[in-house]
Amino acid sequence: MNTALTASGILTKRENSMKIYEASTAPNARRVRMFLAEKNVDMEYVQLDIAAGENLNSENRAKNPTTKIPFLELDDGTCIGETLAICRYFEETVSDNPLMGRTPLEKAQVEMWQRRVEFYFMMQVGMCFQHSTGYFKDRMTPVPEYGAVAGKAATKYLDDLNAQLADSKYLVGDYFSIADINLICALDFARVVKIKMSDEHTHLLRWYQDVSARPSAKA
Ligand SMILES: N[C@@H](CCC(=O)N[C@@H](CS)C(=O)NCC(=O)O)C(=O)O
Repeated sequence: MNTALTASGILTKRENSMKIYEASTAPNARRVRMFLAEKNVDMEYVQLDIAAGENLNSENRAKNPTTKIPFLELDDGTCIGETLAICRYFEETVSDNPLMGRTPLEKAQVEMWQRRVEFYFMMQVGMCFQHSTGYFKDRMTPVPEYGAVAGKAATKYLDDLNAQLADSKYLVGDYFSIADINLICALDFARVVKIKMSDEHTHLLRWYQDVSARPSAKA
């Protein structure tokens, strides 16, 4: 079904709908799909072959100068890049199931954990992937030593995440949020570079089982 949002956040059927350009295996793309699944937003997804560099062509570069996916194209042609900015757009336009906090305190806590997961875990996993596999060597210079350092930093941060989840159902208390979405997408992708939870991460493992069972995790 083609749908679009009205200013009040009501989903309506439209001839031309907004689209998200993405790649089904990319972790940032999954963050957005999972976020929209939690909010029951139906979306048209356009697949770009990032290994072949389709995201780098002039048409896509004109829409999104960073060339990174995912990016959102609205009905009027406006494009929004950056995973978090896309999620913010839907958080503001679709009132159902807020995922970025409901009170000033919760919003700050969600942002704190979202940023920690992004900077101290997901980014390190990404650098480990890019620098140790050479997957994007046609567009960057891999430095394997840097990849190894980043991988170690990501693995070490699993201990901090485990500690946070010792007394907390989700990263922010009992409130399932975008921070949890970010973490599960990063953790699943981390397996590609063999970064995994250990048996000692009992709280993180419990959290992982719980979040993996959500229907949105299949997005
Ligand atoms: N800061 C961006 C990062 C996006 C990003 O790194 N996307 C990766 C896929 S997960 C990508 O586009 N890789 C293709 C490339 O680097 O050419 C965001 O949050 O959306």
